Amino acid sequence: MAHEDTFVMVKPDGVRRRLVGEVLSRFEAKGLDLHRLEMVLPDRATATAHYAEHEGKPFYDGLIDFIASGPVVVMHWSGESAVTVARALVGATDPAVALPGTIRGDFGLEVGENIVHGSDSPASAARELGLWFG
Ligand code: ABT
Ligand code: MG
Repeated sequence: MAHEDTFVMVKPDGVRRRLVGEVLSRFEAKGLDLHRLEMVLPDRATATAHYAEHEGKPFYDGLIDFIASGPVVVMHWSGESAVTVARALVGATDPAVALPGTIRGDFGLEVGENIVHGSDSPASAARELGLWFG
């Protein structure tokens, strides 16, 4: 058990669907601490850096187009096991199979538009917090 920092982003579909408050309230209710929050229109350099691990995969170009398609809300949260806890609140990558009670399970249906991102490890969190918050 360890205190961790993590990076969370409401993706363009989540913003368009007015789910920012829903996402925020779930993280707050869980007991994590919010440190920074900002709405930004991602440029392509930031989008490609964020998803660099997926470069070359068949869904990569569409993924970059999607992330840069409108404003996102980026957040820095912390707390006990915050990386794992945030991923649990977000749910499985494919919203069609994400469990009810998770954000993706309750609000999504398409893997290409899955509402919210959470860092997948403390190392990813440090990289992504640096990328989006400088
Ligand atoms: P992210 O939080 O966006 O990183 O998603 P997660 O970590 O749950 O899953 P990964 B594998 O990192 O997916 C990244 C984005 O790519 C989309 N995707 C993924 C597809 O469209 N098709 C696929 O076959 C896979 C594996 C889902 C994620 N983003 N969106 N939107
Ligand atoms: Mg991921």
